Amino acid sequence: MATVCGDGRRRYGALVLVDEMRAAVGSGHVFDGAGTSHVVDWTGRFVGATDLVVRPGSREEVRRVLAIARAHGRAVVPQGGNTGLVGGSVPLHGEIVLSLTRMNRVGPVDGTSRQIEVEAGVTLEAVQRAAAAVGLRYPIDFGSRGSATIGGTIATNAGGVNVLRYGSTRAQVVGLEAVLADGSVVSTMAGLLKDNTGYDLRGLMCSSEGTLGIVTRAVLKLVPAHDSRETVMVGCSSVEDALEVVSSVCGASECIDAVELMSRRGVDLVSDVVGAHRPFDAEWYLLIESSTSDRSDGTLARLLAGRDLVAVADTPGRREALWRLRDEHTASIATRGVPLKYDVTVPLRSMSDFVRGACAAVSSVDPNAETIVFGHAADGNLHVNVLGAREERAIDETVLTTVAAHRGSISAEHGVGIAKRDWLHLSRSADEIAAMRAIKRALDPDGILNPNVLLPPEPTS
Ligand code: FAD
Ligand code: 2HG
Ligand code: ZN
Repeated sequence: MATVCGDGRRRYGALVLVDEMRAAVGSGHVFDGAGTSHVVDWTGRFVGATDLVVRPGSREEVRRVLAIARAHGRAVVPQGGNTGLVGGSVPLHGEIVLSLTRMNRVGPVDGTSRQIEVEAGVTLEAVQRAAAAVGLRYPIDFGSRGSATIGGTIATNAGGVNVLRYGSTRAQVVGLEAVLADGSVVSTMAGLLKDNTGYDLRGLMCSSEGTLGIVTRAVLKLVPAHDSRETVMVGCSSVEDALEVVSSVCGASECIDAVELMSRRGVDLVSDVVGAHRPFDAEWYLLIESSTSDRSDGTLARLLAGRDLVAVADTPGRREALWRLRDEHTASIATRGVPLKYDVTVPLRSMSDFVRGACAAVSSVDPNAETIVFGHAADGNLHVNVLGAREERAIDETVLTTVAAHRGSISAEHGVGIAKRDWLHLSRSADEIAAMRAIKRALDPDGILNPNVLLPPEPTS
């Protein structure tokens, strides 16, 4: 009698898996990930491998894909635009990639409630456009808007430049549909602003990084698109000086959308890489934007009148040029190598000490490394980028323990992913991590949904 050896059985199992996935989503939407952009993260730092990328086109197809994966004992990494910066969207352990990009239907827009319904694979930019088409605005905004998807922004609870005024993604999500690991569906798509019927499952999905469910649809809140916008760049001598500006401007106006901090090194780099023009030279730069419905506002110009280095963008072209200096930081840094990225929050009162301390700590651990700091100043959210690092682990430790020493958070808006997973204890207590594990076990008992991110492996006894 012929025997089938272990290898043969595995090969047969893999063929059956592919056939079942093809039957579930159509053969054109199942392929081998080797050599595709699905296995490498945006920065190029996290490179994985997979035999299967599957692109379902509907909620029902997502359910089928999860059922097949579960039956074959295979883990799944949900993937949107793959612009995440913490290595959470790539198959670092051979997981199946479940790409949401085919689920890209936009609408309808409800002008009465000022809400828009979208599928998870719709890009942030497509939502911004659809809102603008009806005279409204979707306030979440950041540089990867053309590729980042709504599902990804929900799963990471993405922030960006307007969080100060409008909150992060969680605050915009008024409806959500997600498929859980066992194929059940949680859905709150009515877009109700008030709904106190127990646990907030919608909020739980925000920043769950694909570990609790696959987001398939959402209803997002839109805000008025103000006619009058003021954009100014201010030169500052130090981080302390910049914080004084932040405090006076934010204390005087409720209409500030964005307050972005940049360093001389960062602005010089962007100018070199994309040829963007900086209006003046300074040690630190603040880019501040406000918007109102009152055309005669002019608050920012008045508040900053006493300062030496102020550039007011008085045309849309000048506004765009100032924003380019900010928006192009991530891409410009990427032209100089693969950076270590620390997306952290510290209390505003500690920001200056933190910047000094973190830069000095990196230099002492790795004298060849170069540190570039920028970020969303009014949120206390700094992006510490370290280029040319040789001592990765030691730099992780020194930067993140400095954050913890200032009672900050090791992840402000990018999430934990794989990059920060082993440092979660610096921001979360043992009891909190245990509670998160209990939620994960309850919703995904077989551990098939992005099992290698966010929570560190459980210690083996
Ligand atoms: P992906 O990278 O594909 O996935 C991110 C995570 O979400 C992964 O864990 C993945 O498994 C999970 N996921 C994706 N889709 C789903 C889904 N449908 N259901 C469940 N889980 C899912 N981020 C900010 O917060 N603020 C910024 O200012 C900012 N600026 C950026 C600028 C640039 C140039 C770049 C490259 C990135 C920037 N980011 C920023 C990071 C990134 O764009 C965001 O994290 C974004 O939310 C990721 O969306 P995505 O669709 O690309 O998700
Ligand atoms: C930004 O604010 C993004 O531009 C990316 O969050 C930050 O590249 C980074 O470190
Ligand atoms: Zn940011």
